[in-house]
Amino acid sequence: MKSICPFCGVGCGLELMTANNVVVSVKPDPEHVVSRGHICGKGSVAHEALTAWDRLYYPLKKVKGQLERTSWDDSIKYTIESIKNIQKKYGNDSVAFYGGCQNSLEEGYLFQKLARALGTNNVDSCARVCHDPSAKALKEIVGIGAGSNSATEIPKAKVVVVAGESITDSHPVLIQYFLEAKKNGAKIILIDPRTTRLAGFADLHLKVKPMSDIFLFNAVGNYLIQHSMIKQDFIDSRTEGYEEYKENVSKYTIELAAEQTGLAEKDIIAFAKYVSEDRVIFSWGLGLTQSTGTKGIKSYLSLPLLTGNFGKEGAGAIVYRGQTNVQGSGDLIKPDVFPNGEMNDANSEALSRIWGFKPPICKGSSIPETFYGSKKIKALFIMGYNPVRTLPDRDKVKEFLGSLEFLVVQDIFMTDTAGYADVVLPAAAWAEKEGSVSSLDRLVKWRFKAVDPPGIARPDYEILSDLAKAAGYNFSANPKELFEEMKKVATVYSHLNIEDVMDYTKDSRYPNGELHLYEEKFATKSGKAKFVPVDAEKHNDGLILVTGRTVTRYNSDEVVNRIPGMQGYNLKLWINPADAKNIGIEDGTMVKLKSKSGEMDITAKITDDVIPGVVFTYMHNPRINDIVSPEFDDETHTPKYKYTPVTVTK
Ligand SMILES: Nc1nc2c(c(=O)[nH]1)N[C@H]1C(S)=C(S)[C@@H](COP(=O)(O)OP(=O)(O)OC[C@H]3O[C@@H](n4cnc5c(=O)[nH]c(N)nc54)[C@H](O)[C@@H]3O)O[C@H]1N2
Ligand SMILES: Nc1nc2c(c(=O)[nH]1)N[C@H]1C(S)=C(S)[C@@H](COP(=O)(O)OP(=O)(O)OC[C@H]3O[C@@H](n4cnc5c(=O)[nH]c(N)nc54)[C@H](O)[C@@H]3O)O[C@H]1N2
Ligand code: SF4
Ligand SMILES: [Mo]
Repeated sequence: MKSICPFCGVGCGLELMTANNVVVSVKPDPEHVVSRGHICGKGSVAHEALTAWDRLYYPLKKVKGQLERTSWDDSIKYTIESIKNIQKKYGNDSVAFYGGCQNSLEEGYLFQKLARALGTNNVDSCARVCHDPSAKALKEIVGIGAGSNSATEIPKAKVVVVAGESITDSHPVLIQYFLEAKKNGAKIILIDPRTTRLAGFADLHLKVKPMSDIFLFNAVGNYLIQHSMIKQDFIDSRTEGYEEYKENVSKYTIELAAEQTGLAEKDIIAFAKYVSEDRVIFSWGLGLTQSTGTKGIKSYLSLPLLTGNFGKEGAGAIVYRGQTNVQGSGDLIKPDVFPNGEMNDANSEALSRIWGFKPPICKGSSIPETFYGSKKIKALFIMGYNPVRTLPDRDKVKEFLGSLEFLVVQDIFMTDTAGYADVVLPAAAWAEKEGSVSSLDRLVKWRFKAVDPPGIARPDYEILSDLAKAAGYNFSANPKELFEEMKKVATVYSHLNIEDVMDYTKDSRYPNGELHLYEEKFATKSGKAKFVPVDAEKHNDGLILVTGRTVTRYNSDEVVNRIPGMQGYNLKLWINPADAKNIGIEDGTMVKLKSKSGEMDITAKITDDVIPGVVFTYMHNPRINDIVSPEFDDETHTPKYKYTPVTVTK
């Protein structure tokens, strides 16, 4: 049976072998147009988590402080009654719905529809904590909140810039395209304070100080302008806002950038020369979104506009998005935008013609707004999301969940977050249901059902449809019908044909099947791309904690940690030898890592793989978000997981 890997946004094609209603093995699908017969170590054992002994088998309900087994009828009725009672007492906006990036497009679509049927726009996905800054900046600059080029075009580029992304850890199957690009003579530029394995392939590794990238990008923009290394024709005919941009970057000299980023001036100039080539891919990961945020991406994307690097094969933007369907959930589930566009009366009316009810027109509350400030949310519905592990300052997160009058968690496992729930709804996992997912380069593919869910667990789309029914609405629970309905609502998906989506040999990409967008015009209202001037901020010189991924673990680790042979990994804190000397520690010393949010003990690993001034550890560490502090991007509220001032003592 064909399927798509349930982990990262590459969305590799899998072939599932089944016997006696169990997926017994997984092979890479040779036909899939992006993964081309490759999978990584996680993909190859993904099926083993399906049969973990502690899958959720039946609905649970809290009775006298204890979760007890109950029926579907009771749990659905109890959930909707509780939500309605709370809304009656405190108003419709006292309830919020969060999650959905591990879910299919159809499930994400139903999730936001249910929230809106219950009269609230308080609905958000984990794209918020991840690549929302990318989506926001891309939407404003080029018109669509997704990468412009397929990952398969990487080998066509002369230069590939990778900013704040660890390909070999986070999107390992894409390495095949970097190898091919190298073979074709492409230059690889890495911008990362850490020496990741991609550094071994890189022709230039810019080890920037955390949060200093805007100094680099603005200074390079200025240098390109000053040295006539720009494509004036492209700027004149296809962009707007150039003069304001030029004026703004004029103060960013190479000297200033060198001082603020810690890079050598000659390396910054070398970078400027590379990006002025005529086929450059500008790609990025969380090193931008979770530090300099939306502003950082705006400043980065000015470089392809200056150098005419959009609208061609092997030239444009690639965003290494995270979870299996985070591109899709990010497109559909938003508190301030409807799935059919801006939140206004015309779009609400248009939705009411398809839905039979009119969604409210006031901006809802995002995940961080709710968890770190809102007193008005009294009930929460969480689907496929584990904030007790993955949001900053876990004490605050737990305090907020503890303060709720009602919490529902719909998951495949009893997570740390589910421990706080009044109702736990057991969901079918990826291979136990069907539906489509949108991967990081806009490829939409269908997962087919291979086996039945355990116990009486059910697909999220059936549970959501039943909840809607209990609230008096008739929502389809049929993924194919839902796909067609979603297409009517979300116009970027409208040209997709379900037969192509189900055929792994077909390159079924939204919005119109193109491997690279914007050959003729951009998708903005004016048809032109926008230069958006932004400024860099100086930061203090203390130690900064950066958190990131490793290839064998996945996010909150609820899934991979249940796979036999995959348990346990190295939880050390990477420290540069110069910092280790100052602190007076050796390799293997137990240190205290402390921030304004909390403290923990952790073993030091002394290594040149981080620059001085930076300490690094994996985000999968169950306690690390005790330390990471709640600071957020101004425009999207994405947490700055890559920038926590800390102290390290023996
Ligand atoms: N194995 C594995 N794969 C995954 C995941 C997983 O948990 N495990 N998670 C998935 C998800 S949800 C996501 S979003 C993606 C994320 O994939 P990545 O974007 O690769 O995520 P990270 O490893 O968190 O961070 C990337 C890099 O940013 C660098 N960085 C930190 N601060 C800065 C800075 O200020 N400037 C620059 N230029 N770089 C900086 C870090 O050193 C790190 O190497 O991976 C997906 N794939
Ligand atoms: N310190 C630090 N923290 C971070 C980050 C960082 O870099 N540093 N990165 C952030 C990023 S980019 C992300 S995306 C978040 C990820 O944060 P989360 O989304 O909280 O992490 P996951 O572990 O992916 O949680 C997904 C949940 O979905 C469940 N699940 C899987 N399949 C299904 C399904 O089919 N149906 C249902 N209902 N549930 C399912 C899993 O069991 C799991 O509990 O973490 C963020 N947290
Ligand atoms: S690269 Fe990502 S999608 Fe592909 S097999 Fe590995 S985890 Fe799965
Ligand atoms: Mo993510």
